[in-house]
Amino acid sequence: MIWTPLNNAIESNNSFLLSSHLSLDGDCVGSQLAFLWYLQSLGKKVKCFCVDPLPQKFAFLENSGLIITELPKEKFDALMILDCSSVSRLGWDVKNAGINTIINIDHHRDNTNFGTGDLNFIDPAAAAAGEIIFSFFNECNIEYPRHVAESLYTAIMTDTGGFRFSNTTSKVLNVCAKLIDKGADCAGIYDKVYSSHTQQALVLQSRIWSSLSFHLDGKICSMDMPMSILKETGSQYSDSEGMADNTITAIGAEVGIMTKHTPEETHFSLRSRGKIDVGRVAQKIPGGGGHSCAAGCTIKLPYKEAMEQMLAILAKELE
Ligand SMILES: [Mn+2]
Repeated sequence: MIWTPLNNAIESNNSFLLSSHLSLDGDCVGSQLAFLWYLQSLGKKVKCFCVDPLPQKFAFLENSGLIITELPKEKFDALMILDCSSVSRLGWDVKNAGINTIINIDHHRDNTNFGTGDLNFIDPAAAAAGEIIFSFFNECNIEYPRHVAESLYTAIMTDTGGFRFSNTTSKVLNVCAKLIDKGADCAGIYDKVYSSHTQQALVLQSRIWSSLSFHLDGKICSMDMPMSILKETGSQYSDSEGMADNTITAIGAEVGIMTKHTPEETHFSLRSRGKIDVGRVAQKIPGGGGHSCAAGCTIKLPYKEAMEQMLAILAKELE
């Protein structure tokens, strides 16, 4: 990657607003915190803004409390969008920020290159936006402290599903080895992200498990979460994160479906074992997209009708 345009943009601007996609994940959080640290270390004014709140499991990351959920009133010179394939995935209207310079750093292959001029730093081969940031720091000889290594490690660990997905390349593991050398506590981070649930979260997950069903000769496995059970169980939306990955653990299942629905619309998280490109499946629905093994879309129909539509699409894919 040629970093000159990024370095120039950083040098020529004094204030930065950082943002990332809706229902933020470990990569969104870790990538923002890494750049928050870097830009602040250069004396820049920086704020991080995301529509959805920080999932509690990432609260251990240094400065995670600085990610705010309300668009700051002040003006910024540049908007840096990390780990986000299109401006529509931000969940807020960039026009509201009145910023002319947009820096786009991402690894989604369906990224729309919404950055200004040459400010698109897209590497679909990277497992996480955090891996791209690691390369930036590494190739530009930027030294960073332990807490930044932990942010980047968290970004890569979560986007590889805890180093289980096929995007876990030898390069990814080499990058993570270097982050551990910089002080990232791999067992501690794993414990905080994957093994620290509230009681309410576990009750919610048990309710989601009980919705388990199989379709199309067991080639599809699905779980469902009506949004109303969050209130019933006293849990948070982010407590359901990661449940989608369980839908692809059944022997014989090619595609896993995790739905979250209101009476009006149904959101699909799709997972694939590799044979079916669920990114392409999600793209058949307006606004949908993602990676070949993990993607998402929303059908503006109640659960039953939306599922019928999705199963019809998948039945064709499986032919
Ligand atoms: Mn990502």
